[in-house]
Amino acid sequence: MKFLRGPSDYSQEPPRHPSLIINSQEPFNAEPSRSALISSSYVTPVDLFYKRNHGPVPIVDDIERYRVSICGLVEKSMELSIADMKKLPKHIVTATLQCAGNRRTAMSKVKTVKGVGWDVCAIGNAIWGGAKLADVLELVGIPNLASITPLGGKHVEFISVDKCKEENGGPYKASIPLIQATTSDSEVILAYEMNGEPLNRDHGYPLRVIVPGVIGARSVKWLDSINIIAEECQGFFMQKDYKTFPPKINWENIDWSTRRPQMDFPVQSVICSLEDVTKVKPGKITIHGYAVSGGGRGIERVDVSFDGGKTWVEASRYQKTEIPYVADEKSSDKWAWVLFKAEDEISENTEIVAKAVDIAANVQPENVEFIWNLRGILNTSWHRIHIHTEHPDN
Ligand SMILES: Nc1nc2c(c(=O)[nH]1)N[C@H]1C(S)=C(S)[C@@H](COP(=O)(O)O)O[C@H]1N2
Ligand SMILES: [Mo]
Repeated sequence: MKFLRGPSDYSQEPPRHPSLIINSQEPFNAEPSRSALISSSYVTPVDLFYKRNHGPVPIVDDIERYRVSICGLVEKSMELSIADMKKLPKHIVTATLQCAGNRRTAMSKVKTVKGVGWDVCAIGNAIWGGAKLADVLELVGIPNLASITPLGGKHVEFISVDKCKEENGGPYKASIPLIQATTSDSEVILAYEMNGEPLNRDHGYPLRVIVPGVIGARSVKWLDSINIIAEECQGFFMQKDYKTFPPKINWENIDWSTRRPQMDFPVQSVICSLEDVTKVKPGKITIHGYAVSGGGRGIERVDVSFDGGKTWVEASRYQKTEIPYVADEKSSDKWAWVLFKAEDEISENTEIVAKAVDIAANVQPENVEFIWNLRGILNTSWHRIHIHTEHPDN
């Protein structure tokens, strides 16, 4: 008995902010409105942060007696309490979490996809505090830079307690390669804090994994155990979900084993200050949005077009208000989004478009049609807003 358990129904869900847009009630999946996300600014408040659950939210019966176990292909297994976690140096990382299904609704308009319909706000940026996974692994005898344990462990599996239907009532789980946790610049953490407060129930209380730069699915919430294993996790969400396939693959001919689990997310940008379609009076318009890339790649540039992609202006970018963003690790938050702003005059109906470029010069694809995949993940196509101008009667 580890004092963290997954209930089998939804009668004990936590309270939630009334303004969230609910895409599914059970399990609870919700995102903030575009305007709430962008006006809440660089750090997303916890209550507005998107919530992506696959089962009922777990319950901690006794936090004093909660333990996370570290076991598998290690010489000495261990059980650690939250107090033990707090004895390790606290590592703080500002990281953007993005669901692989962000912007799925737009992809489903090309051709049906399977999955929760998200608009553009299944993303949030938070300041996570916790123990470095590398420090925890050292306690069980896995040194920094290890890519394999003496017993042959090569992957770190994170196992929760929530009961997911995709796992036939079993818990949510995922894994990352061991080297991703032990490498010298790893910022994979076991977080007990979000924005300076203890995690709340929706976001993984009492302990969750944060794998910066990687699709949200690998940041396992409500952590029960860490298992060192030889092969990557065989769970549903690693093997039969969150993979991309070529466009000709459908539910009849799919062979999941042919593809790797998706890890890093690609470069993304979204205009949040406008709904699609927006009606405006002719004149000056200022737009705001976010841009982010996976794998710790910063944002080099955000291009914005106010004429449907014929001409482009470069948006101004910032992480700290009034301080222009520079895509280098020392002066910026490497794992976090940047916010951007651009303005122009509008005189007629048009399309406003955003596309970002990351420091590896990766760019967003122009059209969603060409990146369609049957699970509807990673829609990172140019973000477009249709503008209808309303001319005053004269
Ligand atoms: N245990 C557990 N961890 C989980 C999930 C889950 O359903 N159960 N959902 C994953 C997915 S798909 C995403 S996008 C993120 C969402 O984290 P958030 O709800 O804190 O925004 O958590 C991930 N970790
Ligand atoms: Mo997700």
